[in-house]
Amino acid sequence: MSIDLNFDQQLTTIERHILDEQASHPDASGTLTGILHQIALAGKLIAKHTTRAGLADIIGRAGSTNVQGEDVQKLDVYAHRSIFRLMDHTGYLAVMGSEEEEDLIPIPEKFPVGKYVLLFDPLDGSSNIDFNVSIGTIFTVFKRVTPLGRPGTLEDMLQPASEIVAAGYLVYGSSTMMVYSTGRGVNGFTLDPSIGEFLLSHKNIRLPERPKYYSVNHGNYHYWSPGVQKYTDWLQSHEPPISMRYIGSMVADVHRTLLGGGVFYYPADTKNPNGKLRMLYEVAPMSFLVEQAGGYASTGTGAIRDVKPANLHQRLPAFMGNRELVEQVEQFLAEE
Ligand code: AHM
Ligand code: MG
Repeated sequence: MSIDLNFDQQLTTIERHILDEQASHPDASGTLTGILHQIALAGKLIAKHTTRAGLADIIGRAGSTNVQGEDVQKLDVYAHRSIFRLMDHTGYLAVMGSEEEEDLIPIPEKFPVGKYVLLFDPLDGSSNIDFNVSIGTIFTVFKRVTPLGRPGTLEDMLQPASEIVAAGYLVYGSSTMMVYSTGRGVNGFTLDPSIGEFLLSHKNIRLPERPKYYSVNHGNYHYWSPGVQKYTDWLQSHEPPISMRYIGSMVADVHRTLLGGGVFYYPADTKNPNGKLRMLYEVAPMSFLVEQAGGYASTGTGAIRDVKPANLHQRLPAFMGNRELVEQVEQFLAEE
């Protein structure tokens, strides 16, 4: 019997992986490494609370409404503050943006400003918290476009997905994972709670060639355009058959799409003419990851990566997953 004594993957912590990636960029200054490191730390803090949500008094609503008019859950506020406080003083960032804040978030004057921009959805899918269903954190990093040394501006934030330097998510599910890409493929790390470290568990994630699932809120069927209805009917009669799965937490739905293959979509409908998902906080980073894993992401009429956002909270219809499935919706919508 031969024993595999190659322990290298098990012994690859997220920190080591981030540093290895940095080493392959000869002029990297270590700043991006620092940002990813702080996000991983924020993820551990948030995971500590999400896994105890039913026990602690932290569960429940914070009593205010966010810019989208939705209930703000206490954990949303905690997640937002964790990321802000782990980032504000580092000197890495020029400006931040959060799905929970209407305007850009400047770096406090007492701290230095840096060359990157961080956008985050602190706790996506938070309406699922009360039901013990997976939720997540999504983040995007851009390089600022305005000159160094001054506070970042909206111009630094309103960039298309094609300019993303790094993006990823944390999913708080049956285990906590961090999945990210710096444009060199996608890797996933699972938190080992006994040692408090993220370990490389999903190396070089690629969408499987044979799609397994489609994922959409079917409850909206009668609000969709005929093209989206036709597309959904087409998926239902796909050969070989594709199963339907929908959690209602984008992070978890896209995570499953990445690992199992298929398509996740949130189209425009008569209630939400631009779809529900926010371009900068949800659609751009997740579509960057899907494309880095070999898939394609579309608005239904063209590539998401080329869309330049007009404002911080712009919404955008999104279809992402295996290329042949996503291209099919473009065809149905073009015929509409
Ligand atoms: P949130 O940012 O307020 O949590 O809303 C975004 C979530 C996504 O995670 C998910 O894909 C979508 O809303 C589900 O919406 P619906 O309940 O309309 O299917
Ligand atoms: Mg969200």
